[in-house]
Amino acid sequence: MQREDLFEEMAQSIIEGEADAAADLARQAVEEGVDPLEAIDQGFVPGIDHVGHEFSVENMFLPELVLAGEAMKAAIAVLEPEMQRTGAEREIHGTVVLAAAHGDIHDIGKSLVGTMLSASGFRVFDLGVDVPVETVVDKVREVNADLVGVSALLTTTMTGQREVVEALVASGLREQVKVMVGGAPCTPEWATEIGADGFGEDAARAVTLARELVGA
Ligand code: HCB
Repeated sequence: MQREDLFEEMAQSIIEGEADAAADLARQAVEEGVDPLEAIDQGFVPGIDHVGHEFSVENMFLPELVLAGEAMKAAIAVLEPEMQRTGAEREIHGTVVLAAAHGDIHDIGKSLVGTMLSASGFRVFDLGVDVPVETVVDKVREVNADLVGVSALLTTTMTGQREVVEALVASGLREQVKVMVGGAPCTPEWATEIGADGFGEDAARAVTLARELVGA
């Protein structure tokens, strides 16, 4: 199958919320030697972006959003070991604590960033979704993290990113740890406004930024 046709089918599997089809297409990509991140960024992400847009204009509804999210996770579950495998022998650049902001349960993008960071030589502690600010701060202290990545997909949960920065300052840890924010509503300007060290637009750019921030 032509690469463009494969990517088109991948997007369609997410739009239709077909988890089995998405996983099969991901397996096909692995067999055909397609770079897993390229499959995600050029195949599956356009599908989920389409669903997000249709949801915002009320052409699609919550059940379809849920099914699309499940299909996305099924595809990434197939591609994840490939991403890990290709980065398995790299040296450790630093320790990262990752979390979705308090109140936010979107985990697909954050988990992808985590996979890419660990495949690129970072030690990653992924605290999951809807993470209280104190839990992030405690983990930073416990593992002596070099970097914190806070994800927010909702305009209402972006404030949680600011709260993490403020809590790190208040706890005296801010000098020793960098903060990277990401998620659809975030921008470089937002990162600057809240006193974060950078904005990761997607997983690949998050890895580049993480390397820069820890001086790797
Ligand atoms: Co959700 N949802 N959702 N959703 N959802 C969004 C985010 C909207 C934008 C859709 C829309 O209206 N256009 C919208 C938010 C509007 C807003 O606030 N402005 C929205 C809404 C409203 C909601 C609910 C409120 C719906 C409801 O209940 N009525 C609800 C909120 C739940 C909550 O969090 N409290 C909700 C629920 C859901 C699910 C559960 C159905 C499902 C999530 C499933 C899951 O994650 N397990 C879901 C989904 C799938 C989406 C969309 C369609 C896709 C998100 C996604 O996975 N994108 C999303 C629309 C969209 O974003 N296009 C929609 C793909 C990943 C790969 O991209 O941007 O998440 P990403 O991550 C990138 C990038 O941002 C960066 O790297 C990642 C990898 O490339 N990055 C970081 C992310 N985090 C980083 C951290 C770093 O440090 C560095 C980089």
